[in-house]
Amino acid sequence: MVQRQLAQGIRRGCEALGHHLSSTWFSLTSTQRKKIEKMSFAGVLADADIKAALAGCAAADSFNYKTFFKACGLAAKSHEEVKKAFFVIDQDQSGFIEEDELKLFLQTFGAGARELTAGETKAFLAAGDEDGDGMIGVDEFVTLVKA
Ligand SMILES: [Ca+2]
Repeated sequence: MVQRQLAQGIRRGCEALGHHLSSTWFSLTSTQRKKIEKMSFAGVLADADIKAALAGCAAADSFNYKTFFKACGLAAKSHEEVKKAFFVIDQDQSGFIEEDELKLFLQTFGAGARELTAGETKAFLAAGDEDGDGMIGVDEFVTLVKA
């Protein structure tokens, strides 16, 4: 009984939150919306390079971060530009790229791209997570891209 009430309460809370979020979104001006939608690599990286980089790892378990960062052109960018890229991948703007964001890494480059496999995500995280906190911080990301 208590469990059922709890479940209902949680569901109501989620519905209210969802409503709040969507009404927040719709109360934004079109300029504000555009700004949020523009959180992508457009203007930082060339579309052709992004396409080539994504095509190079289209098959599951073929992702290699070094190859990818070189192919998409990010490895050759300035520290400032690499930092900008970090905040696109850090979708919730927490200041860290967590494992779930890392899994969706390719999709921040192209909406139709695949998710990284569990193995790829773990290997990617291990390569970047120097201090072992289970997430990639901005400095760790710059080091990884420039490696
Ligand atoms: Ca994050």
